[in-house]
Amino acid sequence: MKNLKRSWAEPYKIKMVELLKMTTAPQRKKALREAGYNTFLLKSDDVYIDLLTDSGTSAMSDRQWAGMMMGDEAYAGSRNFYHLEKVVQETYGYKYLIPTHQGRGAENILSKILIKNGDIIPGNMYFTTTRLHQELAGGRFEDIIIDEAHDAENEFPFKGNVNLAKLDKLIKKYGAAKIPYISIATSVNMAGGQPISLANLKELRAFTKKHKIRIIHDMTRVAENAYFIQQKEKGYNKKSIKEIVKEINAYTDGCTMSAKKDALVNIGGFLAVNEWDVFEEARNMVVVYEGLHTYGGLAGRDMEAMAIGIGESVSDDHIRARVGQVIYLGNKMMDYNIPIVKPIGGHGIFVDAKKFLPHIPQGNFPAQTLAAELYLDAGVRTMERGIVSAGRKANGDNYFPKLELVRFTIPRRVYTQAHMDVIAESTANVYERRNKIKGMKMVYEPKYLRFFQARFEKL
Ligand code: PLI
Repeated sequence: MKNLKRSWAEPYKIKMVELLKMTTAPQRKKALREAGYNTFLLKSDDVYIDLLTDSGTSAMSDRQWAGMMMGDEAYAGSRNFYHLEKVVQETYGYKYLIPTHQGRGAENILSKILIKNGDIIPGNMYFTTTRLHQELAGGRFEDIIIDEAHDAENEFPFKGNVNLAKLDKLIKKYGAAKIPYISIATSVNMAGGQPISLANLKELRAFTKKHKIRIIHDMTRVAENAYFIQQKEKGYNKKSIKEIVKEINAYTDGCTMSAKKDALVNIGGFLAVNEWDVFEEARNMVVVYEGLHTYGGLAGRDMEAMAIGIGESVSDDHIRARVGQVIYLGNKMMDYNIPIVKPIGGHGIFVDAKKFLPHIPQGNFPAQTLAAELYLDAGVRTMERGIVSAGRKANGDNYFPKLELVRFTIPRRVYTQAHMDVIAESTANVYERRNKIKGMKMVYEPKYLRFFQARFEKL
């Protein structure tokens, strides 16, 4: 075993614990059958280690909990809003803040303001809710991420980068006036949590300035992206996460944020922009969809927890331990020869199910099967990101996506190194008996977003 040494540890200690139910193999077998072999349909009480998502699943600090006791639950002008506003301005550098209940609330408002019917929104790979709001506002998403991002084996360190030639082609084809903004995510989720480099972002800024096109930043996992810049990009290893986050944002014109990830809260989000006109319109619209502009669907205590969480999220010690834990798990998986997406990203490990179960045709759902088998082995819950998630085309045919993955998403500050060991050991157990694993057939298929509620049977 190599690469397992950690010369650092978590910058916190544990004051309160949440007890977990330990299940037996027969109990898990029953629970899985009742859930139609779909991990989304399992009851959380039947799960030992829950890696379904890193969204809203963070452990808050004692300071955040103390802050919640200081919630000012006024309908208008809550002091917690002004605290949050100050923190967002100082930490992220954007001028104007509109709080929302979570990320997609901000995406809805921003898309409605900036996108007109027939517009094109280029971006570095889609995200489900972001693209849907762009489409609902009358726009069409166009992928301009570099080709390396679509290749699980390619080890390029900044697979979140944009290919400027792809963007140039779109501008030539449709004209800059049809492109209200470029949608840039840091730590690109669907690519495996892959970062964009500052060099690429700087180039993109220069290019878009020439064409007078905005850059809107999906800032959901910006601190994790900043960590990869600090570790891997030339000239940044002496800069703090705080400085890098500020620099990333300085090359963009506004952001949408799901604070349920990086910012260490269980609920919350916001929209932040530098243009007064866009802010004014957003401030009008937020009262329609979310709530008054000084709470945006959140309680005062939620805004306070977020303000404190943002401060904690950009600490170098925090982010080194956070991404360090993900890398620890990834290295351990690789030591067991388990095929994973490389390089290891910021928020989870993505296992390549096509390589793990090569004898199962994609039509028999290798990633869904693997997620089910992982749960059976030790009660670890993961998520399918393959043919089931991809759904069907307009003509009814299944998409057969190149990537057939199982996502092991790591909640922040929740699990220990021993939990990571159990996850890797359990995955290795399943890997050892992989030749005996059979695929599945779908016996119930919902019309929309089938991965949430589909049911399966073993072949
Ligand atoms: O879940 P929301 O509405 O707070 O945020 C939506 C959202 C926007 N952008 C990105 C990059 C996300 O990852 C995201 C939500 N992600 C979820 C729920 C996940 O499990 O990855």
